Amino acid sequence: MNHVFYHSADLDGHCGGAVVRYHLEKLGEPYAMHPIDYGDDFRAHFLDITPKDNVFLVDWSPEPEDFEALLRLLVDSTKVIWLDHHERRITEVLDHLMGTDLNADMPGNATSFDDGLSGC
Ligand SMILES: [Mn+2]
Repeated sequence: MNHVFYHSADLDGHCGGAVVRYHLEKLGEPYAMHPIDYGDDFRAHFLDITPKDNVFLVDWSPEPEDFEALLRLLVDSTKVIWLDHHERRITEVLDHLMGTDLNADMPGNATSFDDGLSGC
């Protein structure tokens, strides 16, 4: 299953979520759409996510501690695809993860940041 979390409070979040949904439909991949905003309880969605699911984060980023919890939940997952143009939050999350053992736990994990790309 692919879980698509998209920022519910603005149009670029809705548009970005729709683009991901479009591609998953074209691929015939199962998906669930999750509108989410800052201040919402992200971990409440963890009951819907199994360790082998894929998660898309579109125009929205969890709190650093919640991002770490997501990565630990998805230790067997193929990928977390994180698409957000808000660099400050990305920097906060990456700084937080540097202080964890997640890189040792997940040697296949890779992170790249490309601020030359944008969505809607
Ligand atoms: Mn936005």
